[in-house]
Amino acid sequence: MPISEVEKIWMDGELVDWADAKIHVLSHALHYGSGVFEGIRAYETARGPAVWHLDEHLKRLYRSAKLYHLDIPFSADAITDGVKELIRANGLNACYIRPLVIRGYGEMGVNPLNAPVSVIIAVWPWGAYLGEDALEQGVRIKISSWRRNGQNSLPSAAKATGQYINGVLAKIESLNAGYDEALMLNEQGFITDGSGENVFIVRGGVLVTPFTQAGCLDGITRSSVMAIARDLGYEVREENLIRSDLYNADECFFTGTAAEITPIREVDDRVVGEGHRGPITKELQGAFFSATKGETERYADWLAYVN
Ligand code: PPE
Repeated sequence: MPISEVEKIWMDGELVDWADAKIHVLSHALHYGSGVFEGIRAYETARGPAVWHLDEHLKRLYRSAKLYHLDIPFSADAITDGVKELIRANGLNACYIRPLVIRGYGEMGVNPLNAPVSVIIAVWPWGAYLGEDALEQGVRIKISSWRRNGQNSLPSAAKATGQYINGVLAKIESLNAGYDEALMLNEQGFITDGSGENVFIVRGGVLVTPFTQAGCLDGITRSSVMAIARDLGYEVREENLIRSDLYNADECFFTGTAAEITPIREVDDRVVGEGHRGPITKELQGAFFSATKGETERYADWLAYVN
């Protein structure tokens, strides 16, 4: 998906022109994947742009950094201000937000401890992650032949740049086979997550999603959807899921910042439920998008207003 460029990028506290936001080719993170990042969205509301769960995303950024002994040289308050300043500077009403912390240029070799750390924030308009029709029509997915990295290889609690090369293998495989997205199993054969989304099934009116211990990212959209579903009166469970749980589900959907709530209509060429967006998925999307627009009092504190 080509990036829609905007004017400014925040680099270590300065707003620089999009075209000038560069790093050295010998930056540690480029060679060894030693960066951590976040993906956040700002939504248009009646009171101007508002950032969805900004605090939660920044907390996860610091947790990711801690796992890799990476000291972020800015406070969460400074990054919060940077995000808001950048959205204002680019005159955006809604956008995707990508904070990135990298080990930079200094020394080569796996040891990262002497590399300087840089913080970058970029924002750009980003539409539906899995295609314009996906939110309504749903996507076709494939269980990948690539397993999700185990918890004692790369901790899924960290959103580290290098860890995404696992998802890259799965994503390419699924696209080459004619699917929209991949879903990975862990080494025990339980469902984890997609290359950039958590997964839920609906079975007999109950929502089920894998435990984070299965090896999926502790998704913030996942938590929001679990809370919204419970508030709507649904039972929500965390369980180990196997592939046939998906084939036989009444409904199935992805959650993610980029993917929002995307229905899954086929898994490994098995039609899920009615083969289109199910009624509970639709209800959850409605509640989710109202909340992102600032229309739901109950979730008012999930939004951080830019102005
Ligand atoms: N699992 C993975 C592997 C993942 O990357 C994401 C987010 C999720 C689950 C959902 O987490 P959350 O966004 O907190 O609900 N993927 C980000 C990056 C996607 C990309 O292609 O880049 C995102 O959605 O921003």
